[in-house]
Amino acid sequence: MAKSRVVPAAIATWKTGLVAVRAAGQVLIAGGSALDAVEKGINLVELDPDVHSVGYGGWPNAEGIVELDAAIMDGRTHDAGSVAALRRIRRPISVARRVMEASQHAMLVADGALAFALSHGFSAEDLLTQESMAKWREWQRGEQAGSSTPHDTIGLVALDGEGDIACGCSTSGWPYKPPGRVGDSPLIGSGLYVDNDVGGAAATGLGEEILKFCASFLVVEQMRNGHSPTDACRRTIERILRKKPQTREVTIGLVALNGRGESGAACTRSGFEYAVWGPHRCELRVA
Ligand code: SD4
Repeated sequence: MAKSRVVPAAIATWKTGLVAVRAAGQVLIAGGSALDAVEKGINLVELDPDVHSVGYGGWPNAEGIVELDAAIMDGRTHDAGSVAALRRIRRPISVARRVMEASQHAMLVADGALAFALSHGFSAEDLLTQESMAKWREWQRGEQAGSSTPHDTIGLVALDGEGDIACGCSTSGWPYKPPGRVGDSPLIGSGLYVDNDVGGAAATGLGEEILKFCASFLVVEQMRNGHSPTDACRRTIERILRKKPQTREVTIGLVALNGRGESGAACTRSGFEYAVWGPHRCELRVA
């Protein structure tokens, strides 16, 4: 039986999410799938050298090498694909999608993820820009505190006209991290989670803490229990703060979208910017 049409919607983390939800929205308005919208929206941010936490131009690790984490999840089937510590590939979310659709696995890391990407037609490229290399050199000389750098990891949740929901997350992770460090972003349930019956969520901020709470899973489960996206995000942040009050000093931000197109966000700190798209609006909001 054909499903009735749903009004599409999208939400993404940070100000850079505006570009992403706008691109995702174009896919959705044209009748495209939530999965395509998520991939397209995130690709734009990955390819932008001025976004310093994602893809090309992302923060290098302590050795001056860019290692990327990304994951994508399909709310219809619970299928997911993920890559972590992936070097030299500019569009890790597309590799994650390939892992989901063209492999029997859910997650590939490091050299294995790179070999998989190359064997699926992705080309190996340099991910360091002049700017990110200069910043890394400053950091090496002790002229820059890694923790004071701004965030712009992209987490995006989209609802399409069929009522299907998908989400994705892509990041270069914590600036100057040790090689091999993996945060929340490529971990299903931590950096992202979606279930068509309920909605989806994505996280940004200090991955070491986000992943200990399976934060995106928790947001979706709170929505399943009847909470609005905003309340589900707030309750999850409250849970984290209750157990770890010190996370008030760091940023942990959550965005969520339910199957009715309602969206919300919350953060350990005030001033968390996120982008919301619908057919008649595209705006930056602050939680
Ligand atoms: C991580 N959650 O690797 C990411 C960092 C982030 O904007 O969100 N930066 O821990």
